Amino acid sequence: MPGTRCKSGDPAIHIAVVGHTNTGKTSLIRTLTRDEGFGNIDESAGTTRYVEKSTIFAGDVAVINLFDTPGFEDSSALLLALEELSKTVEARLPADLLRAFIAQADDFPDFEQEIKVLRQSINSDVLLYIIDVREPLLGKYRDEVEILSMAGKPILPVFNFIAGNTEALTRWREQMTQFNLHAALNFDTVAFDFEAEKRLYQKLQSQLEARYDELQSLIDYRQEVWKNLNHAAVRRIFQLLTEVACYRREVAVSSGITDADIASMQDFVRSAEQRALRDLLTIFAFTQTDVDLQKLPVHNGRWQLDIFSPHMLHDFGLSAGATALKGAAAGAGIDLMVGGLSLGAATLLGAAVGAGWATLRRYQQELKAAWRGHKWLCVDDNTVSLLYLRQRNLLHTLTQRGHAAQSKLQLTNDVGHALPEQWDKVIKVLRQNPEWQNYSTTDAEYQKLQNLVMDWLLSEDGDD
Ligand SMILES: Nc1nc2c(ncn2[C@@H]2O[C@H](COP(=O)(O)OP(=O)(O)OP(=O)(O)O)[C@@H](O)[C@H]2O)c(=O)[nH]1
Ligand SMILES: [Mg+2]
Repeated sequence: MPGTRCKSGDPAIHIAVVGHTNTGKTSLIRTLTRDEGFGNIDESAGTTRYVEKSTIFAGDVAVINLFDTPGFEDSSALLLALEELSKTVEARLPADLLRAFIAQADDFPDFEQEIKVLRQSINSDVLLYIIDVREPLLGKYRDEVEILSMAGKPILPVFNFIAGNTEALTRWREQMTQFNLHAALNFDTVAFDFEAEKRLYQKLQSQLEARYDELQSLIDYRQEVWKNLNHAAVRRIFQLLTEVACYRREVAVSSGITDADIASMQDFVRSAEQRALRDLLTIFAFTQTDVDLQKLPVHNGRWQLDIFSPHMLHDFGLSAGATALKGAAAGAGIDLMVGGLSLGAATLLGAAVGAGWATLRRYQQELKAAWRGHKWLCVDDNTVSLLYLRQRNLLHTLTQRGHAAQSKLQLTNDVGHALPEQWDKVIKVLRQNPEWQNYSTTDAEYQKLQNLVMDWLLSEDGDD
């Protein structure tokens, strides 16, 4: 179904993002377009001074043009001015009155900002009316709605700042219904939540029936992109786990493990986790503002809590009761192993004439080390488990799958701490294959393991 065309011939759907000042209009556009460079955002009122356009594409097709507008300040005075004007001009439709008002803009310098909003509203297909639900229900909002409805365009109220404000949200919803605005939307603008985004497009479909198919193609496209982002993220987490679980440092048994050995291993883990954190934030286009607003315990691109801090085990519930970790020394930081075998077993294996070539080849490195009187220093199970849990929680925060996260705003509490049932096997297999550390392997066993862990991470409840 071909869409209607606006006067300029631009086939995209024109949406004016309007509302009281400081309600999150510019933030919403940034979130929807993933463009952190768009406009200016500030906690003070009156930040946006000009109408600015941003486009949402499905592939290379421009589907929506979003127009950011300055916020309304004194809508009651504006309504009075319009009422005054209506006494002197002939206006067949309310929109004609707005046009007359715009045409006389010079006479109304106090409404310079509002006139920009009115002009854009008349030239758009639909208005997104952004509401900060924390605001008390005052007459000025009734006036805003009345003025905006004069443009004769569908209005879709979007409730912002909803996290932790359920009662206020209910009151605002009721209020909008009284204004005859029945379709409305909850949208915490800072949260990159595909489901909320999808609901927005679906509501637009019901408001703009003639544009249904274009909006559907956008929904389908965004769905695919979202799936790919999630896959990229969980693959990245698995890479981190591989990197760390496969880490080995050969140490001479005679000199023992030095503090320098341990420090070097710890630095390796920290920097691997930091790179993964950076990549995940990039994948979901999380800016420093988003990090702050979501209260992620991240500072300067690093976790505030060090992975080797004893608090980590406690915070992630690993100190006791986690079945996969029974018998492991909490916070030990390292253990010694030879490809999952004890040193003695590996030496025996080397000596056993009956051991097959494949087995010998597999443990070549370990055997050589054993014969040289060396051991491997690895990262212990607890640390690998902590990495998994922390990344899994991060993923859920970034994708907003756990909506509880918005009210609790605590990274470590929003999803369970339980490790998947097969978790210890995953660590064991990774450890036995140090050659996977460069994770470019096409090895079938690696792929299988990767798919398993990716499925865990992508599963809804996050703990199995
Ligand atoms: N916590 C929280 N803060 C938000 C949210 N949306 C916006 N903000 C913050 O609210 C403030 C105002 O956001 P803007 O996007 O500049 O609001 P605006 O409606 O464009 O403001 P004007 O252009 O001045 O009318 C900023 O400090 C944002 O970071 C939200 O969903 N949650
Ligand atoms: Mg703004």
